[in-house]
Amino acid sequence: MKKSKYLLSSFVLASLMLLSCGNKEEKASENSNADIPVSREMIAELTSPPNVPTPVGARKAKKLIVEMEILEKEGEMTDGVKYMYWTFGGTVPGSFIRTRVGDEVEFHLQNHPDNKLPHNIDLHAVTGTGGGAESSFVSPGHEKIFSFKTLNPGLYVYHCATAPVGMHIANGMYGLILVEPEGGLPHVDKEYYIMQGDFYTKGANGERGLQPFDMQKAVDENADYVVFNGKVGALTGDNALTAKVGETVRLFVGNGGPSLVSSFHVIGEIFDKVHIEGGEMINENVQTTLIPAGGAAMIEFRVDVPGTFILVDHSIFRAFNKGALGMLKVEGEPNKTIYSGEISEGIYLPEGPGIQNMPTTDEIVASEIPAKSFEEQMEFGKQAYMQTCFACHQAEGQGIPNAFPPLAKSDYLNADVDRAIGIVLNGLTGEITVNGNKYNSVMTRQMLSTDEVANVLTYVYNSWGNSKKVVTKAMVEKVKNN
Ligand code: HEC
Ligand SMILES: [Cu+2]
Repeated sequence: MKKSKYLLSSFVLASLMLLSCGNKEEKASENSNADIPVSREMIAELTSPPNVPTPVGARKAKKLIVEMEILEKEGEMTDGVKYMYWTFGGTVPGSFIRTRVGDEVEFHLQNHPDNKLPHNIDLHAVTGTGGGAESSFVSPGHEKIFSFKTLNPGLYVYHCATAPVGMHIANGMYGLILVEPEGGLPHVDKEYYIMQGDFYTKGANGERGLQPFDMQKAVDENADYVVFNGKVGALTGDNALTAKVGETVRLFVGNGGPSLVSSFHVIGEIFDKVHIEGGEMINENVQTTLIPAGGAAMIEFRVDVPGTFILVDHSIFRAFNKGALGMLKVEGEPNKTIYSGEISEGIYLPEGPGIQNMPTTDEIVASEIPAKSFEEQMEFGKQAYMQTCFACHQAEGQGIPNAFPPLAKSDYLNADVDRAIGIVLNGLTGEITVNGNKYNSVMTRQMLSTDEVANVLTYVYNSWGNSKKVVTKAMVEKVKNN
């Protein structure tokens, strides 16, 4: 009975395909998981790393409410070094979200009123423009709600995608969302959540105090810290992951980047199974698995012998000098057949920054040809504007309410040229009033040459109803040397 029905439907399908080529293409791209019905509503359990929520098991697809709050908060990168983290849910990486295929996720993204900046979220598990980013742009004190259906099982990264995107990610705005297949993933005894990230600070590795983000080092991909779970030592000593001999362990490992690729390895353990790139394909007996920036992997192994197993990025200076080192402590009876070496502790300890000599690249490369006329200044200035300022101040200089002040007809801009030059050279924080509206946010220092600053400001002053001033290289140099 079932078989004849199947034959009949394939016959109908085949004839439809023959009838229309256009129809055939539509059929090929359809995802049947879009038709999974949802029963009832459920609030998603969110967890902080290294913990993960309860497995979905056999539960049916549901309307799943995710409540996620963005918090900008100071934390400790390593002993004596503070950092202003931007977080999803108060931790780096952000709260773990666990769904199953066919869930209808209703995502509530809240931006805490004490935060300084607008944010949004791009979830790689979303099928839709921007992965949700376009629907979730939210100012401090506000909430945005959007919804999506999980079509593809796998382990996915989510991250903030607000300009400057690299900076938001570099400050810790990433996490993982798991979409389990129908019936759930196979049972294991222990599951943990780990995410690698690279950090860029004004001071060198280990330099004390509150360290601001360094845009130039980030652009150069010259990381001061490469860490698991947001800080040096998040998974060592008392914070180590644990398991007992004989248990099976599943690691959900992601890489937030923003830039570096992770060569994830556990010293003294072989991965029995790796869901490559977080997808369906399983590789077996793996020593080191590559986790791209903005990617993830599911790693499974059974622990057979006791000891402390060290988790590293096998780009090994990162592990011993920049922080990418964690521990899995396994307790239980030794098994002499599998391993019987002399056990001595303290082989693999972080070496710290002592032997590092990090190049500091403070000079800005000025390779371009200087503008020879007003027209050229306008042309080059527009190019620089579209590359650098556009993301925040927008195409027509109109800005974004409550977040980025306008440059079009800006009384603040037009009142003082030297001040405007200073802002582009050095950045700006603290409360200002532009055209009667208050802004209290951060404009990072823009990495432009003296010529570029002159051109971009000439372009801004001669656009959108501003005061038509011309800014020369000499004027910029004067402000720079004051
Ligand atoms: C990362 C987003 C961002 C980028 C990129 C950016 N700005 Fe800003 N800008 C801001 C913010 C935020 C403020 C307000 C800072 C405050 O509240 O103290 C601001 C303020 C200003 C102001 C003073 C206020 C006004 O509206 O007149 C000027 C002038 C300005 N920016 C020019 C520029 C120029 C020119 C560029 C490109 C070279 C640029 N900005 C790039 C975010 C940005
Ligand atoms: Cu953000």
